[in-house]
Amino acid sequence: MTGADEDTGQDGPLEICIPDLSLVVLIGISGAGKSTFARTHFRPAQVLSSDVCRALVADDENEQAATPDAFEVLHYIAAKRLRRGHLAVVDATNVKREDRAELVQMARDHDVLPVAVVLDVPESVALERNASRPDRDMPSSVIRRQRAELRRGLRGLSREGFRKVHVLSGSQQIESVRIRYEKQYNDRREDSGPFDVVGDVHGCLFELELLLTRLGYQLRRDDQGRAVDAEHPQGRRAVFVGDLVDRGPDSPGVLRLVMGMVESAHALCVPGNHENKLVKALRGRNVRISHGLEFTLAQLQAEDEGFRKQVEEFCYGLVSHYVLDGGSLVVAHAGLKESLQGRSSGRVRDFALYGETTGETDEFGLPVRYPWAREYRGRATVLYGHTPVPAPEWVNNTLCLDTGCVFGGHLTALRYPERELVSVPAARTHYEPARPFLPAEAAPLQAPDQREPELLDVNDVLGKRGIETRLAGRVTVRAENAAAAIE
Ligand SMILES: [Mn+2]
Repeated sequence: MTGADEDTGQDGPLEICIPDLSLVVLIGISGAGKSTFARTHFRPAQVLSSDVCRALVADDENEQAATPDAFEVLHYIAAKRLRRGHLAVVDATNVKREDRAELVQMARDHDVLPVAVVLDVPESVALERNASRPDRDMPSSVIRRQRAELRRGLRGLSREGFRKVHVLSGSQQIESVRIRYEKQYNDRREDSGPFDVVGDVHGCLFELELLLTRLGYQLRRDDQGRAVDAEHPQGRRAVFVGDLVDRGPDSPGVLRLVMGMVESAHALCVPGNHENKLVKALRGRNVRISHGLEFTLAQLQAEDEGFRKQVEEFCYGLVSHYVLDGGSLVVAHAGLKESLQGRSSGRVRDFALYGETTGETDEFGLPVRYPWAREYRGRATVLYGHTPVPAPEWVNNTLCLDTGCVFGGHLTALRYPERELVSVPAARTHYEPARPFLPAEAAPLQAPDQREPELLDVNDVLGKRGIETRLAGRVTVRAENAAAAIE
């Protein structure tokens, strides 16, 4: 990876950025000052030290024979923290490439960013420090070997998968460094709306203007009469679930309006798979020009180069999903299961844009999508689009807002937190769907994510449960009492 941020060691104080949910891997030889650094900058519970783990399993933090067991404990706890959404700092030498590889893999497994912080001190400093520690008897040959390994690995840390690499050189810089926590781009928990979340638009500008007007927005037009912004008098904001473009009659018009709204902070927008493909096409990458992309590219030909560049930058810069309203609302194009919400990885982006597919194709040659919503038990309401449905239907606190406007259905929005649906009918069928989605009169089609009502997830009633009740507040049901509920 060449995209990682890299600080090269310079003299003087330095501020380093650490994502607030990440796996921080300290790298430094014995005596480099890792534990002091960890103690200075992180809370005790965040730091997992190999020395402490050795003491935990062997009563002696210098018992080298206990190292495998100690690391098993360290990895176990680090993984638990990451799974629960807490930062973890690994305080171990980590000078060996294979040790780091395990940690990078752990970060990926939990969809958090791995960050390397290298504490690089001269051998003499490390030797001196080790000599002054009566409990430690570290031969100088070991220190020398560690330092050689560290130097060898230094240049390749980004390639190993670390998304940020901070190299601190010398005690002075290590002691003067300051840490700044960085929120993830998808973290907008402080933003509680109110929102109007809009389903897949697919170039249906006429219907979008109508829907926004019905929602109470006032459109602003440029001197050519084109809608360039829309503002709600009560300060509500639109949130677009993505797939603004393709198939429909005016994708540039939709982009112009939505880009204007995002620019003026009247809207948020997450990317759909169609924006993702459009970026690739605009960058001259080899993509199949199909599924309505041919229309968008033709329509964009009538625009000037500057507008095309703006479109490319806008679509490229879209963040895979947003976590809003204190964590109560998640918006992602194809939805997002709970374990991926608020996380950052290729897997998160893939799920948010494409959903999970089973690898099979249906009788219309389209990929069969895995019905994640049926198994969703998360606390956050998830609003999404991607799969056209005849009418929105709540499935386990998730709602698909793609009502197939471009296919002659409706363009739909959900008012949040009110949970009121507002929709406008398509002016006409703009594009024939490959798979019919509107209910035929003879044989009504099922919505793809519709929950089979007879299916009961046994985990919903087994074990100790907390239940919100209207009269008694939160009530805990003990496991042995819950068992009776499934009889
Ligand atoms: Mn779509």
